[in-house]
Amino acid sequence: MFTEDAMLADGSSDWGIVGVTQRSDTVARQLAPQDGLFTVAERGSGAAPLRVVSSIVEAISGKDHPETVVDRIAAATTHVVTLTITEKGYRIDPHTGSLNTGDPQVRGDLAGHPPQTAIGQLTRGIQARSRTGAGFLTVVSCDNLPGNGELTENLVRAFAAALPGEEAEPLLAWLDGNVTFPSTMVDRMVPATTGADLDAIERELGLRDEAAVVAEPFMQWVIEDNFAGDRPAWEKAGALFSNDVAAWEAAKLRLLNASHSLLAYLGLATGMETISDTVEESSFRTACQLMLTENALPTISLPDGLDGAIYCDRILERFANPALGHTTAKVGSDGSQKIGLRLLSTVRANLDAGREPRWAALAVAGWMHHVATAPAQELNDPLVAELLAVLPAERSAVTVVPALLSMRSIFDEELAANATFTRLLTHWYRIIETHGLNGLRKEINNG
Ligand code: CS2
Repeated sequence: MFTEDAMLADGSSDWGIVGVTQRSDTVARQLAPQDGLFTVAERGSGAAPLRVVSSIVEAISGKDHPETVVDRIAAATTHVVTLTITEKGYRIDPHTGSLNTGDPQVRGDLAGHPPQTAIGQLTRGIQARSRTGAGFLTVVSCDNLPGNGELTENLVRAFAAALPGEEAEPLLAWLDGNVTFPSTMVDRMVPATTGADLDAIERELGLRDEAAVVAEPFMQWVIEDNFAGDRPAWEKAGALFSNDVAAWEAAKLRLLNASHSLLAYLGLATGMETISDTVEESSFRTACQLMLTENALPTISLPDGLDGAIYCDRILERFANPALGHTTAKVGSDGSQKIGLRLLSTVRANLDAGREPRWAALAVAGWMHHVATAPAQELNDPLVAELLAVLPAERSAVTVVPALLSMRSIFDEELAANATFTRLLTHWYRIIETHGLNGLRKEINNG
């Protein structure tokens, strides 16, 4: 949408997006027969009319055609690569924070097989550019990760450095002079499209669109102004260029995404299907507000132009959008990849300052309860095998909390050994487990 709007705003027509899917080829299969056209259906108050977006010119399944992806990245006509591959797509080693070179797919990509991982495809594409003189490239990570530009650069460099010396050296040198990795913060809630959404859109549009996307009306993109070469005039489409993206990203992760996870796990613990249902429950809304004001806001410095109180009110309004149908299961998925960035950063900062992270601990306890009680097939998480392996047969607060805290890929030693944190987790877990919704209501309302 930003790219199409940018072209409409400055009258250019020379940009087009090659969309690449990663693990699942569904979206590429949906888009290809439609020439990349897809409908965006905004839902909720202030929604714009249906819009068919035309900025995607090609859709490729990266899993099936990795060499084509590398070729497109290598093309001299390519100037920017954006990544929206979710936390787990980066293949980060949780112990080092760098590339997980123990991951079999990363190893295969390094060995020169047709690359399967996003970082492998990207680095191989950049390597091809370096050999053909295809020119400057800017890589823009759009995922919910702090310092996503710097992180992506580190992963690409780690991949390059792990190649044989005669390949590594020229590639690392070429990266220095030709590729930049600005950080960005993207914000728009986009639930998984359902069959009912497609039917409703078909009735409104008069056409069947298999690739239609449902979204909230709000959208925001803050981009660090660090481009190696050309780019669409995204600022003309409403993107904000800023040199303080880290602060925007921290605010989003610790305020919006953290509350989203808190509500998702409270909802999953009490049988609520959508995020909008969870904010209708006034005690959950209160827990969310308390987490924001007492635990999260004191730990971050807000970027210029962001008013904390207004931002937090706005988040709750956005969560309450009943037309969106954003499910607690979707937001609660991949918890092992999300809670560290969204919640544990807040937990640590409070403990360091001698404060109790009561509400952030409630969210983490909710996640633990979800992991310990969800049927295995509903546990959507890349670490599912590891999580199930540490869980005890007998599952209660006193057994589950220490078992999950022992996972070093999620909790560092210091945090796992912190008595205050363990006490808070055990307290909340016990309330969820023994008293359910009524217990939570009582305990939250008591403050
Ligand atoms: C959500 C995010 O699924 C999740 O984990 O918290 O995808 C959230 O909807 C977006 O970050 C909003 O910009």
